[in-house]
Amino acid sequence: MTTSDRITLYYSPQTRATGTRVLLEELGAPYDLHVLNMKAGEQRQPAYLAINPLGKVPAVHHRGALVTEQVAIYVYLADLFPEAGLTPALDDPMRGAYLRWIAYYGSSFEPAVIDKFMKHEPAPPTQSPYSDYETMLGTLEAQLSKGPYLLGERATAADILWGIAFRWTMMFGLVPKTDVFERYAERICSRPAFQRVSAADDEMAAQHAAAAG
Ligand SMILES: N[C@@H](CCC(=O)N[C@@H](CS)C(=O)NCC(=O)O)C(=O)O
Repeated sequence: MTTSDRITLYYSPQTRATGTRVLLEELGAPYDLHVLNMKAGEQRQPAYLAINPLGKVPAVHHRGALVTEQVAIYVYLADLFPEAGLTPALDDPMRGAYLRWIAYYGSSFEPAVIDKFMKHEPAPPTQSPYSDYETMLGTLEAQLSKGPYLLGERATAADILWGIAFRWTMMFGLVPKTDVFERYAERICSRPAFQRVSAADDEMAAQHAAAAG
């Protein structure tokens, strides 16, 4: 990679961008953070809305292109660094399952968890993108029970996404703390990359709170 190949991650601590930073660390990728103080509302200022009109992080800028949405970002970054071994190759029989579980996060899990968080009446199963909450979560739990990772013995970028998602959603009481989910989240979050980023996040979040007054 040349200098211009460096990855810029639009970032705020203790958000969905944390997982992307963990993935970059896992991949050994060269990256720079563009930090936004969300406590001061910087993600909603014109400067950032010109980059991502949704005002959301993570967003990644690389080789002149912007990638938003965690699902796209995880696939994109893991494919950039195949030597890290966190992505099945295009001709790997596991590629389909890998893409399935990454997409499941954005298409089924997030809408279900947000409905639950907002106490929204879910749409009927035939209209809802995730059928119903119990079926959506039960399908995941059944897959993870085969463990130790989503694809069995092999850890992939999908596990970085999911392990951290379980940690947060269990913390907020949006996902029940079953043995399967707890052990899985612990397996991912005890890895050195998560530990490093989490410690840096604590520090950055405290600085942001102080700066925002
Ligand atoms: N669909 C987006 C959602 C990202 C998202 O919700 N990010 C939150 C942080 S956890 C955010 O940037 N919120 C700031 C805001 O909306 O003002 C993705 O999957 O990347």
